[in-house]
Amino acid sequence: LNQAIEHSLSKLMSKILRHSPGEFGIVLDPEDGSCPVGTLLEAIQAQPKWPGITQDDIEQVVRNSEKQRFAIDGGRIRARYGHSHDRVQYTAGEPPAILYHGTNQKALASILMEGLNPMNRQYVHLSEGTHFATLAGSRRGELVILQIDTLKAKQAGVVFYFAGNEVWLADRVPPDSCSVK
Ligand code: HQG
Repeated sequence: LNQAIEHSLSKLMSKILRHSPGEFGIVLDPEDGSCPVGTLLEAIQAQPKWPGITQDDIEQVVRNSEKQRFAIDGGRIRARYGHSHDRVQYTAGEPPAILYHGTNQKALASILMEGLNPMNRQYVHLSEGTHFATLAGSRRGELVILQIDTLKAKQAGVVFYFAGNEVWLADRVPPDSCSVK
């Protein structure tokens, strides 16, 4: 697969595994949001644009995803984060003292008033380093990196979940735990 096709396949995999599996005739495991790799493969092959796709191609996307969007375990594949409809279960964990969230200048005033909300996804997305936050925040305009005081958030009742590869999730983050970095 060349890079453009890999990117487009990755988008399709995200759509299926994060947002609308039903549209592709797939039911994801209610706990971890996974399905057999073969089931995903068949659903993709059934798409007009993608008849020639192979399991190797899917594995290449998983391997090359800089943000490690997907994980394959025991023949099953899942999106590690980013879900909108299905609420995947994660184990609560102890985050580092500071986590980061990348957003944009236009959202800032509202975030500093209401805190971080999951908006169209199931969880707020946070990261241990600023690289992931920078990629996330740069998608929608002028980048703003927020710093989250996780101890303060925990004292306010926030539970943090580890999604792997430096990504943490939370149901919400109150405004007084957020500051501009
Ligand atoms: C903002 C992509 C106003 C929030 C990314 C964000 C990430 C508020 C947007 C991953 C708000 C939601 C997740 C409030 C939050 N008022 N705006 N109270 N609370 N927001 O896409 O974190 O490449 O659902 O700051 O790169 O941007 O697809 O979340 O701007 O890693 O793998 O509302 O998805 O990864 O946007 O992105 P999103 P996100 P992939």
